[in-house]
Amino acid sequence: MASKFDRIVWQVISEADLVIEVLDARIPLESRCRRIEQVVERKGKPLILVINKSDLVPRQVMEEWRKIFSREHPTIYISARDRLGTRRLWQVIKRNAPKLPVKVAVVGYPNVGKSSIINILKGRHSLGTSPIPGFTKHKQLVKASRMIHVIDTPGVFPSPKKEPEIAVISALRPESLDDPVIPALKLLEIALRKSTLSIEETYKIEVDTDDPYTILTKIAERRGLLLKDGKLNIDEAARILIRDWQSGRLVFYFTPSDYGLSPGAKKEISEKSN
Ligand SMILES: Nc1nc2c(ncn2[C@@H]2O[C@H](COP(=O)(O)OP(=O)(O)OP(=O)(O)O)[C@@H](O)[C@H]2O)c(=O)[nH]1
Ligand SMILES: [Mg+2]
Repeated sequence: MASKFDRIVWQVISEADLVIEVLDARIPLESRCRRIEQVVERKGKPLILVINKSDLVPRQVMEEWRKIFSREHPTIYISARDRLGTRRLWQVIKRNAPKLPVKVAVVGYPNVGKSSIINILKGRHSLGTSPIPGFTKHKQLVKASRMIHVIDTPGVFPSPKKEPEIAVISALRPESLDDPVIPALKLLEIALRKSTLSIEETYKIEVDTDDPYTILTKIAERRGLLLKDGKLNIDEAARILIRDWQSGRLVFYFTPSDYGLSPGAKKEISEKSN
């Protein structure tokens, strides 16, 4: 059954002349939402991929991802936070607009920076943004300029069983989770696949184990997170971890070579992504 968010996405894409899908620079492949892309394709609308939060990832890695994604769709990387790539964003929209003025739909998972991107197009802040996923609740039309009208949308919530776990974790609201420990352990597991460094540096702990639960315990100890009965508050450590990933305080990122992809080779990314 289609969720409320799927229905909004369907409606918004039908209305738009051009669609921007926003990806998270740390996990560009996992933050691609095939459900959205299928709708865009079925509706025959041009799709642009905008990789946001590029301030969290080395430029060289961004260039590699851009080359790889560009084989499928026009792709740029930007940092809405640092307002880097604004000109590229204007250009790619204008170049791919089937008509002017153009109505652009900005879609993607929660928390990838959709509202922030629209704010940089507008040149001043007007839309609410938030580190808490699920902030934008309704679609809204914003006039960025005479030529570009943009529709902001609520993030499409991933379906937990079908989509990459990291995308699901990125979309969770740690405040409202009954059990934040399971996704936090998963997040640690994914972080450890890359290296222990990001965990060690962010939490000032020594990671001499590959057991995620032990690491969570160390974070709780280091932060002095205690329950009333004096036991360690593991739930709170888990919430902190998820929140830090979402806010970009905890950074680890994936490169094309992590998936066996290279900007030169012709390997299809569709084989690799969800
Ligand atoms: N580091 C970094 N953080 C960013 C960037 N763009 C947005 N953020 C942060 O990411 C969080 C989410 O940004 P929003 O613009 O609210 O994201 P959204 O996609 O509209 O989120 P929903 O409305 O919840 O779907 C906020 O805390 C922003 O400050 C960026 O380029 N770099
Ligand atoms: Mg938003």
